[in-house]
Amino acid sequence: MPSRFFVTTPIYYVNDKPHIGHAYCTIAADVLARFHRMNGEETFFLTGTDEHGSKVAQTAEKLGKSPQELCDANALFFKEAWKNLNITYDYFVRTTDSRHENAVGKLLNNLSSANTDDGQKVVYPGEYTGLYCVGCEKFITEKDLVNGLCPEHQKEPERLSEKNYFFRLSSYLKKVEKLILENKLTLLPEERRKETLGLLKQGLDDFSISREKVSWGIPLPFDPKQNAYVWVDALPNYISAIGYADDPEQFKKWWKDAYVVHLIGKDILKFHTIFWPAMLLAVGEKPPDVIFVHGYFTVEGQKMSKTLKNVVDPNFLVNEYGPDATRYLLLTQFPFGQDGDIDQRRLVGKYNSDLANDLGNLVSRVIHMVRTYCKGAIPQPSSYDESDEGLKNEATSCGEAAFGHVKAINLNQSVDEVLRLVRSTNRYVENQAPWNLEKDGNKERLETVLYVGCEVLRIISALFYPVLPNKSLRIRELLGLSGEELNPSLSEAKIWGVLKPGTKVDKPESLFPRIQTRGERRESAKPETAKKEAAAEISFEEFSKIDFRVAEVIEAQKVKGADKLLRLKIDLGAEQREIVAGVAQAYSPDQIVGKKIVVVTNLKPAKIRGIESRAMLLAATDGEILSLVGVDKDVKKGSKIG
Ligand code: ME8
Repeated sequence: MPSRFFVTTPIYYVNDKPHIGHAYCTIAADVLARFHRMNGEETFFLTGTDEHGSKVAQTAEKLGKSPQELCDANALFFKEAWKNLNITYDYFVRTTDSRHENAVGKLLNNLSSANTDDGQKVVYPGEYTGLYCVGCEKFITEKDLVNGLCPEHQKEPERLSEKNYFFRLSSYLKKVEKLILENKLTLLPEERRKETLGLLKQGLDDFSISREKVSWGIPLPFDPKQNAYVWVDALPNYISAIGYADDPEQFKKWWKDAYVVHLIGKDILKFHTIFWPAMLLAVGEKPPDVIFVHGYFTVEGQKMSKTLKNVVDPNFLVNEYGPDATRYLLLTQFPFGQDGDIDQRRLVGKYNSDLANDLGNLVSRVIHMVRTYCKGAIPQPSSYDESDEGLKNEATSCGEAAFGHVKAINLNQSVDEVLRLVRSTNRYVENQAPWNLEKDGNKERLETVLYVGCEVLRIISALFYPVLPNKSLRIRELLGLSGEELNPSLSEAKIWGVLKPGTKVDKPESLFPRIQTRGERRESAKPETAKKEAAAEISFEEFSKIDFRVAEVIEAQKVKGADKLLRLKIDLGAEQREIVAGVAQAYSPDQIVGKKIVVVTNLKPAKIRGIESRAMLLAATDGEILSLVGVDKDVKKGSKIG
């Protein structure tokens, strides 16, 4: 792989504002770009907007604007959204820029003067007749229609017949196939490679590269009455932006001498995996190195569409979760490359589990302990024991594994590697229990454990940086890094002992404040005390005072006059107790008897309806469903939970 990395997103249609589908691909590209930069590679990240075509012209007309005014306004919305999401593109290409228009002109000229291997003109005039859907910006076939309508736009397509120019795609199908088979053009994931090879086998017709009837477009240099067909205008953005027409040096640098990766959604596969490489071959240019085709998601089970009014604006998520968490959540809902679904409840669940609980708590715990036990400075480690060495090895090898997945564009697996390290570190802190080391006056061990904790946090902050750039930098500041040291690198993530003992740490805030679920919100809207309970953080020491035990329900009966309460007899192994629990609407006495449940045994007894309740059972509820907390193996009654 050359050490120059060029990554692109599709250029998005500008007839509307950006939605989270656009954000999804752009965030993925940004993560790739940031990772490769961290690896020391010279990197160029390109995105932009696709601004020509009848749809833009029609929308502009409806709004009483000129097409250019509409493009200018909407391109700004894309730039704004990318700014809010911390997207570090190097160039924003707009197909109405004269630079791009010149490059398309050059490519069209080159195509029209080129011949195929058997001496035929690559571009030739012909008559095109077809069904054209203005919404899709493309001719569609009879078999694509549902009840005579374009399934995408629920509109009857127009029958268009016109003289235009064709690209002799048929002469390049075998060559494109060869590129793919020889992996000179890598198509990922594998199923998209197979899909493309299938299309090539079926055979594809030559496609028309111009339109007479589309007025908002780039005129063909050799026949200005015709405008370039949208795809012939859009695809060359990948080279117009790097100087195809006006900067041969840059073009060589970023196309010929770079590792070129296009990220696209599955909707535009054929244009990218077949049309684009064929056009490049026809003018003697190399194809991109990789085309990665990501999946499409639905929103709460439904296709995102204007008619369903469920198109989600990325800024909405940024307001809800912040930029870093939005990036994280969109990327981790389902594997990159597969289809999936975005669901508000799952977003909140993942936010709370991965970011608030796992990462956020780890950071605040470790830094808090350094502040209280080590006078607020990175401690001096002494000799390492097996557990320290184990975590150190896991941490210093995590970068290699995470970047390995990034190179294969397995973004979820890369995130999972780092999250695994976060969880191992939480376990390490739990097992080492620095609060006990402090209590026992074991200073040497305490300082070693906290040094190990801080070093692993530094590595985590580097490896999470591509996905969580702001919060990772904040973690680095908390650890006392400053200036140049704040910039993470992959090589730094692979070494140990970067933090200097004695460096002051900063005061931590909650990096990812917990978000209340709908059920919790409903609950906390009730009594004031509940709100306080939900907000209060407790220390591990406080937590460890609570005695959780496994108990078996041996008897159950309804409490007269209280339709929510059950009176239960529970067996704790060493003793039996009576408790009253508000679970009668979710469990009948029959259903609950025999269940192994989790109870808190050291709460002060409470009198409920005249019955003394001598423990409290645990149950989960989202406000609608109530489920008892249990154990999933047959542990003995009375077992302690911790
Ligand atoms: O097709 N799920 O632009 P476009 C995931 N201008 N990703 C989605 C998505 C969804 N539901 N909806 C859209 C065009 N995307 C052309 C491209 S490139 C030379 C020209 C993403 O505005 C996905 O990456 O329709 C898809 O390929 C892209 O947005 C299409 O954006």
